[in-house]
Amino acid sequence: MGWRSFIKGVGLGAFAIAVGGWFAWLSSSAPGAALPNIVLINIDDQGYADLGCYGARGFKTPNVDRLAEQGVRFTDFYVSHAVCSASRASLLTGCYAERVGIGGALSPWAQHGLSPEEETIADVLRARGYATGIIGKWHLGHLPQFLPLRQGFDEYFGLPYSNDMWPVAFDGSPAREGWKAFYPPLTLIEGEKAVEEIRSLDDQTTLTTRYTEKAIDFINRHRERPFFLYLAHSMVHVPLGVSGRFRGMSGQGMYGDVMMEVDWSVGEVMSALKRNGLEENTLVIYTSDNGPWLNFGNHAGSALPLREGKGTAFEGGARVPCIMRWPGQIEAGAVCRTAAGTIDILPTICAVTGAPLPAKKIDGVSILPLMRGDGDAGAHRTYYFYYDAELRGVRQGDWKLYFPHLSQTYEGFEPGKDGFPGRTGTRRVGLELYNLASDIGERTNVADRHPDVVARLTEAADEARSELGDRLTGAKGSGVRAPGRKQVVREATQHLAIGADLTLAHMPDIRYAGGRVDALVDGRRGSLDFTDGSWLGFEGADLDLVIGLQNVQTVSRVSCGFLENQFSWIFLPREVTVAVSEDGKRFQAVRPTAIDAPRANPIPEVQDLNCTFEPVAARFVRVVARNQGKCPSWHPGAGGKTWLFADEILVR
Ligand SMILES: [Ca+2]
Ligand SMILES: [Ca+2]
Repeated sequence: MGWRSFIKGVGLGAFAIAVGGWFAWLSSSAPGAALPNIVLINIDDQGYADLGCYGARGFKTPNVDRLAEQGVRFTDFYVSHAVCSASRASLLTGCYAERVGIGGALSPWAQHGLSPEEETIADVLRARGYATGIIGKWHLGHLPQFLPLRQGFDEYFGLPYSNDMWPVAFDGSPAREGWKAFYPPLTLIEGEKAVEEIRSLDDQTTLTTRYTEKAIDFINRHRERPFFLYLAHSMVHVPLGVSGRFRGMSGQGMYGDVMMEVDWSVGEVMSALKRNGLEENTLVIYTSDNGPWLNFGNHAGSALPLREGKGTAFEGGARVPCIMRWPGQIEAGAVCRTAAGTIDILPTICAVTGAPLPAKKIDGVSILPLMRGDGDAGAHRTYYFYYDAELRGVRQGDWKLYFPHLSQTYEGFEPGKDGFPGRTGTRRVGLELYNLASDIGERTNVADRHPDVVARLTEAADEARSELGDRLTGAKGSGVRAPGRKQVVREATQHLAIGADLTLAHMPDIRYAGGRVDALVDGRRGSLDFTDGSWLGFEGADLDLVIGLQNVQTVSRVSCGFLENQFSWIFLPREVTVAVSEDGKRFQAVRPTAIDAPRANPIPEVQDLNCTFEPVAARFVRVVARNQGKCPSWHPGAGGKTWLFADEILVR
C-alpha cells in the first residue's frame, strides 16, 4: 500500500474517505466482482482521421478498429488544449489546464510542473488499491519533484517530454545551430533515474517496441490485482521512428508505417490482457493528446474534414479520436455523437471504480451514461477551448463560437516533408460561429444570422472567464490554482524603495506579474521561473524607471535583478544606467554598468547587477536597463525582438 499517496496533498477528511473507500472495496470484492483494470492509451499528435474507423487513407489500423467494433467510438471528443503538456494536464486531472496552471508544452528548462498537490487518475486509483504505471511520455514537469512517481504512479519508464526536444537536427545529425543546439540530451527515465540517451533517429525507431514490451510486462506482473496502465506513446510525434518490421509497410509512407506500429502495439496490449484472462474486466481507452502537426507534411497525420491542426482551437486541433472498450458494460459497435472530452476521463474512472473524486474542484463529469448509450446525457454541456491562457472558443450542442484572437494557421502554406517542417502563418480570427452538424469543416461563419446563439455562448464563456481567466479579455480566474514550482520567489531584504512610487517609460507585458508594476519594489525577488508572478517582462523595450522615494535619503547602492533565459528569448540588458535626483527634474548619472555582449547560454540564470557609488542625497532614482533589442545572429530567433525581464530594484 502506498500510504504516501493517501497523505499527499489532501487533508485529513479526504484521507479518511480514501481509506474508507479502500476498505469498502476490500469487503465488497467478491470473486467475479473485482474492480476493472484501466488501460489508457494516449497517442501524441495523432489526427482525427488517422484511424481506419475514422476514415484513414493509405494505411490500416485493424487493432484499434477492433476496439471500436467491440466498444464505443466517440465522434465529438475533445482535448482541452491542442498542445502536449496542457492537454496531458487535463487528461490526468479532469481539469481545464488553466485551472491547474499548466500551459503549452513545457521546455527542458521549465522550472515548474503539474503541482504534486493535484490528484491525478493515478492518485485516485492508487488510493483505491490499484497498481499504477506509466509507460511513455510524461511532459508534466521533468524535474524529479514533478515526475510520475510523485503523482500517484508506482512505476515509470519513458521520456520526460517530447521526443523532438533533443540536440539533433531535422536530418538526424547532431545539431550545431538553431533551436535544436540548445537542447540537453534526451534520456529515457526509469523510476526517477535517467537510464539511456536517445541520440539518433535510429534510437527513435525503438521507442514503440520498447514501450509495448514494458506495457506487456506491467500487465503480466499485475494480473492478480486491479491496475491502471497509462501507455503514452511518444509516436506519432516527430521525429518519426518505426521499427524494421513496419518500415515501408503502409504504402502511405513513414507516417502510415508509424501508425501501423502504434496499432500493432494496441494489438499486443490486447493479447496480453487476453492471455492473462483480463480481456473482459478491463476498460481500455484510446485517444490522442492533440491534432496533427500539419506543417510537417508527410510526417504529420490528418484531421480531415476538420479545420487546421495542433496549436489551434479549431476542430482539427482539439477534436481527437476516442474509443472505449469494456465488454459487458459498453455495447459493441456503439457510436457516441455527443460532445465529451479528456477532462471527463478522470471522473468517469472514478465512477467506474468507486474511487472518490479529487478533493479539489475539477471540470469534467462522468460520461459513463454516454458510454452506455444514453446519448442525451450531458448533451447540453459546454466545452471550452483555451490556448495560451486565451479562451478562444466555446462549444454547446452543435454550435461552436470563436472569440477574436490571433491563431496559428497552416492554411495556404506549403508544408514540409520527410521530417523537415514547413512554415506556418498567423490568422486573425474574428467573432465566428459555426454549426458543426452542417459545417464540420468550419467554413461558413453564421454569427450574423444567429445573434441569440452568439449571446448564449458568450454568456457561457463568461462563466469560464470568471473561473479560469482569459488573457483575451484580461479576466482573472478565481478558480485558478498554481502549478508546482521548483523555486519560490526569493526574498529580498528590506530596502529603501519598497512601496515607493514608480514611473515607467514603457509598460511591461501584462502576462508577467499580472502587470503589477509594484512587483519591482515589493521586497521579493524573482526566481529562475519567469512565470512565477514576480517578473516584469519587456518585449523589445527598455526598462526605464523612476523610483520616487518617500523623502530624501542617502543612497549608495542600487541593485537590479535580471533574468537570462535565452531559450525563451530573454536576455540580460546590454547596459544599466543609474541616476539620482533630489527634485525629480535634474538627474545626475552615478555610474553606467556595461555588460558583456551575450554569449550562448542555454541555462536560465538570475543575475543581480550592482551599482555602488559614493553616498548621495536623493529623492528620486532612475534606472535604465537597455534591452538587447534583437536576438543575436547565433541565436535561433536571430533578428527577433529580445525580452528583458527585471525583478526587484533594491535601493540602499
Ligand atoms: Ca502532442
Ligand atoms: Ca519583486
